[in-house]
Amino acid sequence: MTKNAELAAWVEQVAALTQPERIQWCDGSDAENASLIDLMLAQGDLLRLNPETHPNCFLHRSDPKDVARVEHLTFVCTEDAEDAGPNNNWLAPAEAHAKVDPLFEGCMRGRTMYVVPYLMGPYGSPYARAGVEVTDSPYVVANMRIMARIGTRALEHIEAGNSFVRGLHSTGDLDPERRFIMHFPDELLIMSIGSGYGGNALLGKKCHALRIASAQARREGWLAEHMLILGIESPAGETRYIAAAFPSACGKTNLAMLVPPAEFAGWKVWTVGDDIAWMHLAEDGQLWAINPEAGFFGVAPGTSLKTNPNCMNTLGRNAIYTNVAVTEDLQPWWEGIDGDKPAVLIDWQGRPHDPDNGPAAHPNARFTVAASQCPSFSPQGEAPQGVPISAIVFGGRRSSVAPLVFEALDWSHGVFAGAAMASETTAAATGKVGQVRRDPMAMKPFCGYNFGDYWAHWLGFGTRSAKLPRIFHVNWFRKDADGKFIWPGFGDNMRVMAWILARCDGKAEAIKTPIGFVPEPSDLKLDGLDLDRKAIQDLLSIDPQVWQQEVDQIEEYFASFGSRLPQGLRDQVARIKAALEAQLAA
Ligand code: OXD
Ligand code: MN
Repeated sequence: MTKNAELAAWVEQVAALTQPERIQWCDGSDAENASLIDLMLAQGDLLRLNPETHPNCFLHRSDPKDVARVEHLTFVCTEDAEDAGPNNNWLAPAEAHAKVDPLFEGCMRGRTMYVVPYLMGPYGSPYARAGVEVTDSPYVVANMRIMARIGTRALEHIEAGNSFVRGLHSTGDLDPERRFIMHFPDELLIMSIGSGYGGNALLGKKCHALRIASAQARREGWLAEHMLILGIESPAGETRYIAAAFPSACGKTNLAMLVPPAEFAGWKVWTVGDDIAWMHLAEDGQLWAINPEAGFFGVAPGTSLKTNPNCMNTLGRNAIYTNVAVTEDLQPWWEGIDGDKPAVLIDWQGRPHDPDNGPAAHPNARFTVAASQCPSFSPQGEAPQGVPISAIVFGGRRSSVAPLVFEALDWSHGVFAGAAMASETTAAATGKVGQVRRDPMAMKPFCGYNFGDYWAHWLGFGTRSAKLPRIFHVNWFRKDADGKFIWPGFGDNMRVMAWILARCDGKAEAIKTPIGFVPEPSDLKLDGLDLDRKAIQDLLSIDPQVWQQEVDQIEEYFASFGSRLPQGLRDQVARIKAALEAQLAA
């Protein structure tokens, strides 16, 4: 229960609508968690994994039709369709309520309704924001407990008079026909029904910390972004921070936990966050970032001691796995994990694994685990003021076109580079995998308002401070003529990050091209890397003709934002076109 009248009234109203058998206010305690786990074990919602190898770890197998975010069923509900923009599915709030409210009628009959107060951001941070998720899923409560700061202290924050986002969630009957994820930015309300999957159901994450928060951030002058935050400590002991946006399942968790290669002796990477950054311009003119989350909800397939040792060393205890396969002795298993594939496996749907049924683990199988367990978790990971950002990095998954790295010429050009991002789709959302689509700032699925206004908001920072981070664009995913990735990625991405930081210090060379500053092979520290000169030249090459086509496509995409497209981006298109023409004429 609560002293906050607004919250008490809302919970009462929701209970009248959904008619749960009982209401449980969650305090976030260990005892409460233990009883939820016991309940889910008894109900078969969780399976205890091998306690010797994976203490306090559990497997959840979701409904097979509920395994990813559902972008086509996700709506931003503003009075004016233009405010949601062509980047969102839109419904007028009244229409959205008419569609979704009846689905909640009596949906919790016979179930417990959990009331979960939560805080996004470290306790005591001036940038932290509260929410309350009401859900009928104990799996959601157990995951929220890892991903956010839930319970008594969050409730106290609300009772101290701070505003909160209301999130109503029910798994409903899991029928994809009756599944909706609705956002009402003006009401600070989220309504999600018919899915138990992370991004659809853990409402603090994408729904609150990105869609609702991005709209608040615009109004209030800050940024809520789909970005990891990492710190890089030099051998001299100085740590600089980078925020980097990549679309879902494109390696944010791996980059956030990077282990530098042997050639970078004495360097260390610190993880602040792997998915979301809230960034504020502070009085010192710098952009400071907090990670609003407290845990990682990462993609398991492809994670191994080779690709991400820090992650593997985070995952072995106190973790919830979703839709991974298991070995005979109940250890979690997925494609790309270390070791040989065991002869006997139970697949993600609980069947004996048969390769004819597809991979043993779902390609979007996930782990949920506390950030504080990560060996590289930054000592500043809970700092109330966050960390100062020296560089912002945008990156897509492009098998061609985009070079390994370039630096934007200035802030406005950097905003263009982010806005022009494109990436091949992944299994993190339902729909076709591998299709190139525009994914500006990796926010296509997450920006809670019109991208035209969002880019104007970003451009506006250019006049607010002279100490903004430099902006870069990377592409780890370029392929050769045989379709193989050219760049080794993972730990070797440190070579690119080191160039980025050296550029920030004015200590690294680059050549100026129409699309930005690009290093020459000799500007990157490549010793110890098994990559021939031709490959590295290919990686850094910019084909002006290919880029002319790219800029035409970007221009066409921008045009879909009509009068909301800021002039600053039109100017960038014109400048790059002219520069490419001049280069081709030379
Ligand atoms: C995520 C996503 O879960 O981006 O972080 O899909
Ligand atoms: Mn994400």
